[in-house]
Amino acid sequence: MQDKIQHLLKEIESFVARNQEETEQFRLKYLSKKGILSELFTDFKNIPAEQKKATGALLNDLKTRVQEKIDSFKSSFEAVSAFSDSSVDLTKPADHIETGARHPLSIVRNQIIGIFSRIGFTVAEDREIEDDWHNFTALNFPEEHPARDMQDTIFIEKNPDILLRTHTSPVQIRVMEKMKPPIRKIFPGRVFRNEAISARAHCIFHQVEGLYVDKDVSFADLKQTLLYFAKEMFGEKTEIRLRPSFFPFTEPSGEMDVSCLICGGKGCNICKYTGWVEIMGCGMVDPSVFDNCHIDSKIYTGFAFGMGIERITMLKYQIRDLRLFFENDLRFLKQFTGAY
Ligand code: 2NL
Repeated sequence: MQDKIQHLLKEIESFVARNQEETEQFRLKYLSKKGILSELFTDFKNIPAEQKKATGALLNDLKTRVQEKIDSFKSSFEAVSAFSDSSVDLTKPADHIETGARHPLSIVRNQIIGIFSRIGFTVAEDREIEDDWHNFTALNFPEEHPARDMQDTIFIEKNPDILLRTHTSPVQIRVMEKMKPPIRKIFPGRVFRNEAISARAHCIFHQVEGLYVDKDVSFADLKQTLLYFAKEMFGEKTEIRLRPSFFPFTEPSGEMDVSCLICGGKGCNICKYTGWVEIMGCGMVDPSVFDNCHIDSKIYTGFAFGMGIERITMLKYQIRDLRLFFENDLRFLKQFTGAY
């Protein structure tokens, strides 16, 4: 009986059905009431007890193979018949799939990350809902600073203060609380201010801040790093200029202008005929910020800077209304399919 089953196994293996009918004939031959398997199971009852185990296993194997063979032919013929169904028109053109594009703010953010990563800056990100300490107090904001007012900041809760971060600086505080210098990082992210929406302002916008802390970091390092950034971002001919400014968390502080990328400094309406456009704020980290993060301000110095991604993008692509970034109008977004 075992020989007979082995022989049948070989026969099944080489069997090929050409259509559904041949598959059905194959099924009847093996699995019907009077079929080969039913006959074998009847014979099985009469074989000597010591052969039962091995023969039984072979017999079950045969049954499984037959079923597998039928299933595989059945599914392939069903697939073919679905396509040959006259209701499916195979000559019809396929549905058009529109190619997407990166959002212009993502394009520029990735470009900024790329430029700084080439000089050793890595990216850090953190939460958008912050506490008073990380958003204000650790950054040296005095108790009565206007940014701490409901007019300027979106609070989730007052006392204890939980708020939507107004800048990405709290990420820097969290990094400095955890990490020892040297620190060389940039901080891209979404920030929130309680602003009336207009062509120039929005309650949600995007920032990239940067921080470099080590022994002997000087204002010259800040200036050269930002000059490198300006040239990479706006072209080799770009010049920079630094004007004194004020932030609670840097001392000294500055605003950086780049020579107008539209008129090259001659004067146009983008630079309001000054030849310069402001692109970011910067400065040397105030020693009290280091003290708040348990970094020894007698040993370490550092510089920091911050820029709005919307502003850089508007300058780069000559976009005149900031609201376009948030409206998801395809007529606007489709203009960036060519950018990477
Ligand atoms: C701006 C100005 C700036 C910083 C951000 C910073 C962060 C820490 C310590 C010191 Cl933790 N500074 N960030 C410094 C100077 C300017 O941003 O106008 N951004 C749009």
